[in-house]
Amino acid sequence: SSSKILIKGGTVVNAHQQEIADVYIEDGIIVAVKPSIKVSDDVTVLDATGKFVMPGGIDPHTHLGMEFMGTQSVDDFFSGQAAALAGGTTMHIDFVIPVNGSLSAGLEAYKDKAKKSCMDYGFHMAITKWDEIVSREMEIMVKEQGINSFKFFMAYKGALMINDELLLEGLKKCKSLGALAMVHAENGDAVFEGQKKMIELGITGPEGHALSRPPVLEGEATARAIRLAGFVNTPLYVVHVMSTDAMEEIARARKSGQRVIGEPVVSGLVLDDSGIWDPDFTTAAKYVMSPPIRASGHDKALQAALSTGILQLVGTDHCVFNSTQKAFGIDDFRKIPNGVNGIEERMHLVWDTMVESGQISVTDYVRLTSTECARIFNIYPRKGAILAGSDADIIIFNPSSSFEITTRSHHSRSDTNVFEGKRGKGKVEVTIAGGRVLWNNGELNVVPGSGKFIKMPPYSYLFGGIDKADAKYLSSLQAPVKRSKAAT
Ligand code: DUC
Ligand code: ZN
Ligand code: ZN
Ligand code: ZN
Repeated sequence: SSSKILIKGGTVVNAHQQEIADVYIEDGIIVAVKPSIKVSDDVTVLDATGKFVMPGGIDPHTHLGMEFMGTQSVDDFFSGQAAALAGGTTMHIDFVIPVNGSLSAGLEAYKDKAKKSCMDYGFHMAITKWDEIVSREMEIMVKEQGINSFKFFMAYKGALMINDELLLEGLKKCKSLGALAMVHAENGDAVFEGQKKMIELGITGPEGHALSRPPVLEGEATARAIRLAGFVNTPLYVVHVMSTDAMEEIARARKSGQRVIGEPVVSGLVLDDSGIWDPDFTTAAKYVMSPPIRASGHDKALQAALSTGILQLVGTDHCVFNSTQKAFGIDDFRKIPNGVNGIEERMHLVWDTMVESGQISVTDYVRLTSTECARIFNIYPRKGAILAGSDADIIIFNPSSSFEITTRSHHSRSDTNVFEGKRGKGKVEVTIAGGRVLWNNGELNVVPGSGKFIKMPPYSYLFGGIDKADAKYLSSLQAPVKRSKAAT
């Protein structure tokens, strides 16, 4: 591949506008975006006439090579990213899991996993316990390591789960650092009860997973996290919003002016729970993720919420396990490793479900697959835009072509695909990442070690004006009421 590329004649789409223009790239950076750019003949020219030229997708939520539930997710930083590139995603943000509560040990482990990267990536950090060392390490992560978001698990009792006291400490610490607090919002104590009840009833199959953690538990935890973040006055990001219950809590909070971001994932947007009821264990188990994929109706409500701005961006929670790993839970759904795919399918499925169906515009599509993620994690306009000076992470998308999803043709290492057989309009024909053509009409050309870690600075736009709000709150407080000593 050449380090000089001209993309000719396409419709260049950014979140704020679309226009017919050429895009000229040199050494990984977009140099110019304007009509009729003339170049010398050492430049690779790609014709995009009749096609959309859009910022590469950014997936805000993945778990590559994650050690989880006694095993490890099978797509690592190479295979998961290769799949992403084949589907038009050029950057992802993965969750570092601390090692025995140590953030720095967790980060070292993830830096190691990420050495084989073939596209750019960033890190969120999970917080799984609380003490002075963790508090101090959070500061180091933000100030020295380029991590500006921390995730708190309100579920996975006995493993990753934190209680309200820790969540409050974490929210305060995030606020003091200008870092974004993220929550996996399910009531972990109630899920634990629900699971025991299912087993007592003899419901040991994958459907027990969904039955044990209904939407009400996601709604409750979402409401609680939102209220606690409101009490602390710091922004909150709710990951994998799977239910109407959780979405409505976000809608209410945003309407009142609270800074809450809601991230649906592609499985929750396009699937319903019918798969988990399949009589075949392997088929049913592939749909097991947390929070669960909900009954029909939640999917449509989440789509509507995306189109009206209640939800702001789409992730995947890509975390895949093979059938042999899913089979750990053949006699007990609690042992089925949680996770589904999506990193390769997200761009196509969001296009088909949201744009092709007429629910959103093409500029909206760019906003919720790329630009808004870059803004929230404070790397815009380096990422998430086709502007002079931005990184050359670009897709050429043919709206007249079509896609079909099959395990046979996907690039993930997983031996199943929850979107098996789905087809629709639109196709990512070319993916350019870091100024190189890595996917070209079915040919993937990726090099391990070529991806870069993207540092994400604190104090995104979500923190704008928060000091003022705090000052207003403090000045509104009354001085203590003066009382005379009680008569004796
Ligand atoms: N949910 C999943 O399904 N997998 C990974 C972690 C999570 O919260
Ligand atoms: Zn070259
Ligand atoms: Zn989660
Ligand atoms: Zn996740």
